[in-house]
Amino acid sequence: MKPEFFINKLKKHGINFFAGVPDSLLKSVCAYISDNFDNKHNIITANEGGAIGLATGYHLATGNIGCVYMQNSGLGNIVNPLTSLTDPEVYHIPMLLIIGWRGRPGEHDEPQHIKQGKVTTGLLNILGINYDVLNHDEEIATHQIDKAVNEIKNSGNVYALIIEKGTFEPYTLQKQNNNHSLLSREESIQEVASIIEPNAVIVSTTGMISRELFEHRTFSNQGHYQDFLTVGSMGHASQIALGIAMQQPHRRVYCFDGDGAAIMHLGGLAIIGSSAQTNFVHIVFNNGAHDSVGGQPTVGFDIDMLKIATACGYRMALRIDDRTTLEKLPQIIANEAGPIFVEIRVKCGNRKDLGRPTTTPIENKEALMSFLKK
Ligand SMILES: Cc1ncc(C[n+]2csc(CCOP(=O)(O)OP(=O)(O)O)c2C)c(N)n1
Repeated sequence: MKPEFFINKLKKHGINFFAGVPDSLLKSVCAYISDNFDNKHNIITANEGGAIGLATGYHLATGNIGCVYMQNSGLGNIVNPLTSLTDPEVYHIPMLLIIGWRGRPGEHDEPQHIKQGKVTTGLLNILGINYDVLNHDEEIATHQIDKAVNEIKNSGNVYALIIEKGTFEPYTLQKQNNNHSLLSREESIQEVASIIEPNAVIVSTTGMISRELFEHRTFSNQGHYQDFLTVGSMGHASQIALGIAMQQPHRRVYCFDGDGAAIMHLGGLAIIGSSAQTNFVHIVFNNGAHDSVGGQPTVGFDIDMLKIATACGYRMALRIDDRTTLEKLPQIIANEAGPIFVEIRVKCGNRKDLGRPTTTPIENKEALMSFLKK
């Protein structure tokens, strides 16, 4: 189905407001929404719960129905607002959810999507949310969309359309990204991973960052035992790293974060700063985008991450946007006490032949735990 066809159907029903976090299965539809709605009618939110809040505010102010898009991994982030805000037993707010179904049973997917894929429809059932799996055929899909919107209008409830892989035809984002960075994320990851102390560990975030770190270790025959690849749990890598750092103050713990992930649970910075954990180094590879799922913008370049980190209590905060300074990073931070915050400005994009971790999450965990015992 063409994304334009789907969005035009929603528009005909008066749905003109979108909020959410982009997803790879919804890549083309999210890109189409980004290109065709202004920033008062399409808000890429910090996390999926925030999108439910925005669509609720939109409904309170206009009486209209808002639409929230997300990957099914975002369901965890919306359980609380769905049970305590939009639910008929609380404020009873009508809304349409569009949910990308990663890990759909019977389809091959990465380990972090398997469980979520299995429980997606069950979770909606438990929450009392009616749903339909959108058909790829435009005529059948039209009936499903009509049914969905009529049900939302008649009941005042939340209703979900679940989107399988391959439902939407490709659509390329036209909006220019104002990212003029020179460094690539992959070369920056390689550089930093090569210069960290031999007893240090890295906790990396979900998406390309963990994949690029994994391949770097493979290509340079380094082994993977110093890294914890947070393949799911977007936004929580920094707290995993903090948990390790607190128990093992004799070694440095690095978090390799993304701007989208750091912003998703920005409150984590306040906890890190307040912890005054001297062995903690937070590195955010900021490309101003959700690059791993299609490059939709984040507010990464609109906010001053260094000021936020400093205000939260990080002892040092610096921005790097050139190779010479990147190479000097070990000397710059060698004798500094943490928490240290390093923002590395990088461009979007990844190698087309980039692989995925070939070890399982359990193998990854066990190798890291053995290393941490040393
Ligand atoms: C809770 C949750 N929502 C959405 C996703 C889908 N997702 C995976 S990676 C990613 C983008 C990450 O962006 P960023 O942290 O900026 O790193 P980049 O890909 O730009 O390197 C998204 C939205 C997810 N995994 N989990």
